[in-house]
Amino acid sequence: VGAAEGLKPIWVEHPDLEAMGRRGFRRFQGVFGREPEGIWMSPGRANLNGEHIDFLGGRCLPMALPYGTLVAAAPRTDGLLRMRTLEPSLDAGIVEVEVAGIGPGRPEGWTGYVAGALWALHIAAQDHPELAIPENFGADLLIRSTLPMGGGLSSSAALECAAILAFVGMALGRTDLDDGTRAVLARACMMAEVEVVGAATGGLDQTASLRSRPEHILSLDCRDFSIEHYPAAPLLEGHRLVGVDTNTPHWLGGDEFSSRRKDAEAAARFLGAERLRDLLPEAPGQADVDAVLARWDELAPSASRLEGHDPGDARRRLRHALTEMLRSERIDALLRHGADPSMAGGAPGELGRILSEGHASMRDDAEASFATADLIVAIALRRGATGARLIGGGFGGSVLALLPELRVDSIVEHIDREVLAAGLPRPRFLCIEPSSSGRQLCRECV
Ligand code: GAF
Repeated sequence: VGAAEGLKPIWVEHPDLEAMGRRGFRRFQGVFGREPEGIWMSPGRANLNGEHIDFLGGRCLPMALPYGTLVAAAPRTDGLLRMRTLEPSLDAGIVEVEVAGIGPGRPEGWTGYVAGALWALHIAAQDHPELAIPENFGADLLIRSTLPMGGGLSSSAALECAAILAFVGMALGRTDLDDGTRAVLARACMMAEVEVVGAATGGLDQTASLRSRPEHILSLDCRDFSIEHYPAAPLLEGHRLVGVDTNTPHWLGGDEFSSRRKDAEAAARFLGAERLRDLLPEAPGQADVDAVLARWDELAPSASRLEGHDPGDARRRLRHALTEMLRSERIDALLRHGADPSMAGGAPGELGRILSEGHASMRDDAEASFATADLIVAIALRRGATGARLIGGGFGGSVLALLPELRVDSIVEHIDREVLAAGLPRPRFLCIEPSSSGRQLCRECV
């Protein structure tokens, strides 16, 4: 973290991956007494829209961040994973795990993300024999993240994805992976998190980490995980995306996040849909959203018919999901066709409005926001942001703000000052640029 002096806002500098790779290489030798075979990196993500809807088949608009997780690794043949993280709050020296013992809930804690990735890779190989790795495969791994932990920027997925890339790279010698293989690995990482760690993740984070392109927004259709890449420049013209880490950690394993998913799924089932996205047509409009909500109101479900879910909660989750799906389609259309001449402020103006509407929905309908995020969004908008919203799973994490280029410094200073004056934890700012997906850092760099 590049902390500036005095009252200057704290910006998290973009990591110099090559320098980190070189340091990681030496550190690995110090910890494990041998050279790593390579260093792999996978990024965190920001998401323009599509929160809490990946697991409902909605569309998400993420991008990979320049920040991510690095894994230096060397293979073993004794079925052991030996892992150490350099994250000070988690580092307890080398943690050893037997690969044969990995399963739901085992191992617990951060090592579950790494071990889970190997476990899920073995399972994925049942349908994709080209990914089969020896049963006795193990590894020594040294981990270092440049993402704020619990910052809602997908540090968990970055860890799973960096680990799976290291496993595939070491066990199969595969470094140049096509998108089809990356899709299989992203799915495996999602399984690792759902089955081994026990967090109700829906695939957005892992897909963004493994299938993004620099300078592009990913448009991800979570019905079938098909993707399109669109250049980000026309959408962001004259603007910068700034992430504001609220310093309020979030964790997906808690009940709050999973209860939001369960409410929405119960609402969809009540309306006769297996998947909530199927309640809307292929190219939905506001009238389609209104029609679903009107049907809900007409049928007036009771808690008993909603499997115990509170009807008010379920309606709000339903409304969040439907409107969020619509917002995603609006951004997808902007990326595909550009701004309509009637849109005030062109493409960035429209994107800004969608971001801010998305925040209101996260706050009022998903009820996943929290006081610091609401305050930061309000300050940003009051001081001239084109749009701002909470991103990620919520209940902590980060705000994404779309700021006119010339006003970035002044808006960021206002946020910093006013949040501090409110007695809240000091935010950290991240310059968000759509970046590369996970990969092995080049051999010459280390
Ligand atoms: C978390 C989950 F892991 C994602 O799958 C997604 O649901 C997101 O929250 C909210 O959109 O990051």
